[in-house]
Amino acid sequence: MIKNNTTEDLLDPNKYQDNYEISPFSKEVCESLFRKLVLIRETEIKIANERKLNNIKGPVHLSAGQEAVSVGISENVKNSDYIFGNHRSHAHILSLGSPVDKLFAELIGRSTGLSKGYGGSMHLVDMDVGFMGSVPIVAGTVSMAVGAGFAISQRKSDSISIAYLGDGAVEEGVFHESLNLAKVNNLPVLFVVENNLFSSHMDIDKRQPSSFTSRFAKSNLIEYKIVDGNNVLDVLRCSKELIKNIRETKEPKFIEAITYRMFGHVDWREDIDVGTNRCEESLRKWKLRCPIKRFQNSLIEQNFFSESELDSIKLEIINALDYSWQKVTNDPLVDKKSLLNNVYFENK
Ligand SMILES: Cc1ncc(C[n+]2csc(CCOP(=O)(O)OP(=O)(O)O)c2C)c(N)n1
Ligand SMILES: [Mg+2]
Repeated sequence: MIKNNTTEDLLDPNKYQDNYEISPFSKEVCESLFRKLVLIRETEIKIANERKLNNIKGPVHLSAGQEAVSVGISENVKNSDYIFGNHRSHAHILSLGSPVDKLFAELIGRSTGLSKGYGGSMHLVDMDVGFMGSVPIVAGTVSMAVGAGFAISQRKSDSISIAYLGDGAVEEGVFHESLNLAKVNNLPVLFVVENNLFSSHMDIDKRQPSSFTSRFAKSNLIEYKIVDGNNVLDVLRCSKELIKNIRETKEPKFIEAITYRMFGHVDWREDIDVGTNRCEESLRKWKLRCPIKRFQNSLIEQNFFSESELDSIKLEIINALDYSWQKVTNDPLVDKKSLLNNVYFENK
C-alpha cells in the first residue's frame, strides 16, 4: 500500500498517489479534517461556478487541490496566533474556521462580508480567527508576518505568526530580507511556501535553477521541512513539530509543501497549455494525487469510514453551501456613499 518515495519524487505527479497510513489519528480527528477539506473544495467549486456565471464581479484565485496545506497547519494554530495570507487565501481563512457565509458575502460586495464587502476575494480579513489579511501584492504580507513576529517577541507571549506564500513569492526581494530579519532577530515566524510549481502561467522549471524553494531557508540557517502538500496528515505532523519548536525556541522555521492547483491561475478555467508543462496529461496525473481522494480512499481502506458515510458528509456540506449562497444574496450591498470611509487622505 505505502511506497517509499523520495523527496525528489514529490515533483513527479506519477508518484505519491497511493493510500497512506491513518493510524494513530482518531476517527474524530479524521472526520473533522475530512469535513474541512471538503468544505474548502466545494466552496471553491461553488465560487468557480458563480464566477463563470458572472455573479461574482471580481477575479477569484482558487486553491482547489491545495486544501491539505492549510487544513493540516491550522490544526496546530491557536486563536492568539497571527496568520497572513496572499492572493489565494480562501482555504487559509476557511481552515481557521472563518464562516463561509461571510466569505461568500465578501465576494458579492455585501456589507456582511469579511471586509464589509469593500475588498473581494483578495482582501480578506478575520481577526476573530487570527487571520490578519490577504493581499494581491505577491510577497506583500511576508514582511508583515515578520513584523508580527517582532511584536510577539516584545510581548514575550508564546504566539507565533505564519506567512503563507507561493513559489512565485520567493522571487521577490522582500522574501529574502524577511527570512534574514526573522533569523537574526530570533522571531517566532513560520514561513509556509505552497509550492504549486507555477507563478501565474510560468512553471518553476523555467524560472528557477531548482524546483525546491527551501534552499533559501537553508541559506539563512532556518530549519526547514519539505512535505507532501497533498497529504493532510503529513502536513499536520510536520507543522505540529515545527510550530511546537517555534513556541519553545522563538526561532523561525520553514515548510515547503509541494502541491498543485486544479484550476488555472485565476477564475474557473484550467489553463491548459498556457504554461509550458500544464497540459491536459499533467493535470490528469496531478488529479490522481488529489488530497481529498487519497485521504478518503485511505479512510475507507483502513475501515475508519464507509464510502456512503463519507458521501453523505459531502452531500451535507454541498447542501449547506447552496443554502449559504442563497442566504447572502439577500444581504445588503455596500452602501455606495460609504466607499470613501476608512480611506486616509490629507486635504491640503
Ligand atoms: C509584486 C507583484 N508582482 C506581480 C504580481 C502579479 N501576480 C499575481 S499572482 C502572481 C503569481 C504568484 O505566484 P505564486 O506566488 O506561486 O502563487 P500562486 O498563484 O501560485 O498561488 C503574479 C506574478 C503581483 N500581484 N504582485
Ligand atoms: Mg505558485
